[in-house]
Amino acid sequence: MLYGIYNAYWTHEWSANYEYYIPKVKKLGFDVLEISCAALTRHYATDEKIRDLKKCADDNGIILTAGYGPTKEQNLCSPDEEVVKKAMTFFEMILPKLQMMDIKVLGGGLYSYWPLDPTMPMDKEKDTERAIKNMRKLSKVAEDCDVTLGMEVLNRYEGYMMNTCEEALQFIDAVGSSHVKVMLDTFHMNIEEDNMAAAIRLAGDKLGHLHLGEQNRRVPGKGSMPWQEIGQALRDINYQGAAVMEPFVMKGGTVGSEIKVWRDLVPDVTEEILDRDAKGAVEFVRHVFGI
Ligand SMILES: [Mn+2]
Repeated sequence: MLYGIYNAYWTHEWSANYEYYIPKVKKLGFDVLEISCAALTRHYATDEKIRDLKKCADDNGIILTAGYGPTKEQNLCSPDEEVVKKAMTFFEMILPKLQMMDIKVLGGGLYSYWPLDPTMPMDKEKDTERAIKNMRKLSKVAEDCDVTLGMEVLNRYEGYMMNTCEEALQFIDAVGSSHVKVMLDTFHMNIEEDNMAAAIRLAGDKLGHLHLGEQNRRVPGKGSMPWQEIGQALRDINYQGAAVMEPFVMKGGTVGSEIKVWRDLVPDVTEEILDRDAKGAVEFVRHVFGI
């Protein structure tokens, strides 16, 4: 198994200078850095910048994965065909860029949009039908680029299409692509699943990507998640993918506002303290999971 961390742990905005963080995460003990696709229209908008980023990752022995929350204007399940078209155009633009970086996994609420706006209409049945139909089309591009799309199961406050692993399995079965898989996140599972380890076992070889975090999104080891049981379930299914911690502990900026972090979860937060906690957390999960 590969151990990673999401870059937005350190930043207030989704796009960042990843070349600064790649050597850092290597030094802290990680195999993987997860980056946001928002950067592909900002810091890494050109192929030249993308090649530089890939070289930096290669030089440091770091594997990249990607995450994304599509905006309301690029929503694959929308009844508005223009909005669906914008989503398809966006994904068709970014998937070859991910391929250029040898990124094999893109995870998130890719079937809909994020953050959820509860004032927007939600028709779970019809939205799901549209998402399945459009995800089938998108899966052809993903297959061509050899990027697996992780359908992230989100909690009820952030998504309505799939809140449990079981719902995600039904969705990916309906899509029927080798490159569309289930993605689980302990933070969301803690709200929705009866039993997190059972949900991981239910996903089995359909689990394509995994996010780790405590119930308040601090780094693993600082809260009360059943890490032993989670590790046992991952060993039971012989999970070979990446386990990427996704801590959010700082208020402020777009990240703080969209994640709804209204207080610093680490007192007197500094980069040194964030680094220390990340290093401790990856040591902790490597030890507890034992794979
Ligand atoms: Mn997540």
